[in-house]
Amino acid sequence: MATVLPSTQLDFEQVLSALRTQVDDRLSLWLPRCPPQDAIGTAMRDGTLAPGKRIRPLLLLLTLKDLQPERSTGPALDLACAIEIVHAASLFLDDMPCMDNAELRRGQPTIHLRFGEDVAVLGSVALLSHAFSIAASVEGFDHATRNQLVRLLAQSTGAQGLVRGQYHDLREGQRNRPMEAIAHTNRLKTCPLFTAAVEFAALVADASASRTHHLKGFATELGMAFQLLDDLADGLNPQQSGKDAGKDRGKSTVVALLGPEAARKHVEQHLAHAAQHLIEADVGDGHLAQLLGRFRAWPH
Ligand code: GRG
Repeated sequence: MATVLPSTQLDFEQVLSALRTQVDDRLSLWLPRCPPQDAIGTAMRDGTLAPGKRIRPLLLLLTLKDLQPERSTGPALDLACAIEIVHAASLFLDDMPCMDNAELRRGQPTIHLRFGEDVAVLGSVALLSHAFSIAASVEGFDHATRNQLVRLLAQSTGAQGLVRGQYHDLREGQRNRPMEAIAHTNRLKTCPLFTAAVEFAALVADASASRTHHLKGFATELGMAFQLLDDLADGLNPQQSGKDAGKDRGKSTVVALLGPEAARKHVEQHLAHAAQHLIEADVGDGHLAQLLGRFRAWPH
């Protein structure tokens, strides 16, 4: 039976759906359109446009709506695309045999299975380069702001960000680890693009240092909750998740260490801390708060 949603929630669903469409349309403009024999271009386009949640671009756009409700999405949409393209690049690599060795992503065979490992690596590098080029040339900002945007994206992606998180996950995920070590890995591998998204919005909206600090705190807590929910979804069947089931078997995750009930409690704690940061940032009842509400009901 279909769930009947209260009207404010229904409105928010419409906002999310409209923003997702804007992101996908804009992404489609940025990604190469090429004949099927151009495997790199085809992989870049298909892998990025494949149906994902678009949570990182949504975070950027919803943050901007909370900070500057009157502002049009315009250039921010390009920044949102840059972040989603970096995310897609990371998924190409994450799925490879030397990493998670996945067969299914977003309901489709993984990029290396479809196009070969060479194309997965090269396509990922090309996506990354493309994302930096988009951030560097985004219209409507001065040079100093663009430099900051590019620096933020580089920091969240590089050796202190996603790359380090992935390395921790690969090297330490197979050993028994205490809770803090697992949380440290999760913070490194999942939170950087969440915090980059809200920091991009804060920069564009010229938010105060204190507001930016709390928005980043919010994004970190949300990222932590998101990763735990991703781990909890490992048992779902591939038709629901679009990914291989049981990939985390033998891996030291919070779910494996504490069990699903306790992991759920940690999700609730992270969401409560995230809500507190929104209050401190003076956006306690805006779009980001509604997004939090949706996380509480995850996976719907
Ligand atoms: C090339 C940028 C780059 C990084 C290299 C491979 C790698 C280092 C990092 C991977 C980090 C990673 C996969 C973290 C997991 C984060 C996560 C929960 C991914 C799933 O994201 P969703 O659920 O996926 O948002 P959809 O498909 O909905 O977009």
